[in-house]
Amino acid sequence: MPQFDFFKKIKFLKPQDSAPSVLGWCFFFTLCLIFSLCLLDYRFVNGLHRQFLLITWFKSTNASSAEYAAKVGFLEVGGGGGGGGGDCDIYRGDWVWDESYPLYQSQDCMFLDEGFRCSENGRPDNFFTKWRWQPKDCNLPRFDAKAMLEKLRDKRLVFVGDSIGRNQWESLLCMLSSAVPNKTSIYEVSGTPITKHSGSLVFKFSEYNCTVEYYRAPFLVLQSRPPNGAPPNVKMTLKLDQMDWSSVSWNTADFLVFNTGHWWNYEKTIRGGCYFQEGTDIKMDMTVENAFRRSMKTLVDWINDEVNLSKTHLIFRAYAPVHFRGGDWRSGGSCHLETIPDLSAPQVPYETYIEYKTVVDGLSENLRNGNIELLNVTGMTSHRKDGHSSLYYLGPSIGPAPIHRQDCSHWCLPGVPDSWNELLYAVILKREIQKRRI
Ligand SMILES: *[C@@H]1O[C@H](CO)[C@@H](O)[C@H](O)[C@H]1NC(C)=O
Ligand SMILES: *[C@@H]1O[C@H](CO)[C@@H](O)[C@H](O)[C@H]1NC(C)=O
Ligand SMILES: *[C@@H]1O[C@H](CO)[C@@H](O)[C@H](O)[C@H]1NC(C)=O
Ligand SMILES: *[C@@H]1O[C@H](CO)[C@@H](O)[C@H](O)[C@H]1NC(C)=O
Ligand SMILES: CC(=O)N[C@H]1CO[C@H](CO)[C@@H](O)[C@@H]1O
Repeated sequence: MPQFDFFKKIKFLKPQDSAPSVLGWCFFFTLCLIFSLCLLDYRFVNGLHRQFLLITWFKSTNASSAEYAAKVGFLEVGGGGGGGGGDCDIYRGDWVWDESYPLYQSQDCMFLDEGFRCSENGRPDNFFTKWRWQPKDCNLPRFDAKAMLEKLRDKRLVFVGDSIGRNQWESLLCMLSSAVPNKTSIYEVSGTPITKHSGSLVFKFSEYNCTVEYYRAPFLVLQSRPPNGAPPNVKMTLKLDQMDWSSVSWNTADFLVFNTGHWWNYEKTIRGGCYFQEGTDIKMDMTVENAFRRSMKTLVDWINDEVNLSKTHLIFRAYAPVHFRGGDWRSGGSCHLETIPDLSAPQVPYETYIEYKTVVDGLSENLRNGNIELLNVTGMTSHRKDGHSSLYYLGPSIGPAPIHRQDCSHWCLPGVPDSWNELLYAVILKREIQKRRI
């Protein structure tokens, strides 16, 4: 690569929106060093992998604009999104650097938990905000907040699931509110502030008479007190044959976006005294995996019995991989100092993510017949080890968390969940087009 090209790229690398900090400059310096080392001698550097990453990165960076122009739009004729033929799989593609991103700044969005405001909490680089998801065979429609709000006029869009679902919901609030000049026209209907409130929150965009809602139901099925006479170590049960009590509030939504997975593990269930229940029986020996499967059947039955599919567009957002290296969140697992996606890594096999597989297996019939649409983000998200809150989830007054308390499951905003919402936008538009053609 010619010298001046290299310097052009380097300009890019400077975090322009955040104040330069020691870490940022260290990273910048390391990049320069690695790059000059590989210009001198390939074999000199041990971190061949790292080099490869950078080179892939530069290439894809440059290729993106020309390739973009050559691709058909997802919603256009031949794009696969309902506009007459085509079979573009929008979940197959690459992350490409795009200077026009992010779609909003966290400082401008009042609908964000402190925990997601990484830049404001001291994260030195802003690289993680600059990646756009580029499908291999088509282009996604550019997110248009006004157009989406028009689609939502007089309607309800509901997210149900765990805090990663909340992560995505807040991202969408920011994306949508960027098109509304009068921010006081957007409010929580019961006046609850967004900060760390854990139940449900309903935000109304009054100029569009629409609500964008979040219900916390990390298992989707009902968690409650154990029945009388339960063994003393049973502190709670998950009623695998009943949906969460809040389901009566969302079965009539116009758009319903589910997610689950992060709580279906031993740590968050049996270890804490939460066992599984069917009917009046507590299943002391049931594994978490079997319980998870059983809950999917409950979801399917509930859809058949309680949801009007000609009204409600059902979407299941697939599992979002975590990126703890060398431990989990309690034992020093780490993603701190990850600043570049794993662009070169092969796709992680799906079977690795039991959370993905359980949902896709459990819903297979409904995915086939189109009653539920899978927002298939697992693969694309597996590359984004750089996008997590890591140490920057505590708020500006506290500053970075201790190094052994990293958050490698939630996502900084703006960031990765914005891309899920761009996909959500695309599938909502697709459905509109298909409806019009029938
Ligand atoms: C607002 O939307 C709701 C549906 O969510 C609808 O029932 C109601 O009639 C709408 N109000 C107005 C003023 O259009
Ligand atoms: C902004 O919205 C609020 C609430 O809907 C309304 O009371 C106020 O008049 C609006 N302000 C402007 C400048 O339109
Ligand atoms: C289902 O929704 C459609 C479209 O909104 C409506 O026309 C129909 O009456 C609904 N069916 C039932 C059983 O409520
Ligand atoms: C989800 O996408 C991956 C590629 O990223 C693909 O292998 C898998 O088959 C897709 N799953 C479904 C159910 O479409
Ligand atoms: C160095 C290099 O390959 N530059 C190319 C980057 O992409 C543009 C088109 O978008 C080409 O014109 C450049 O030659």
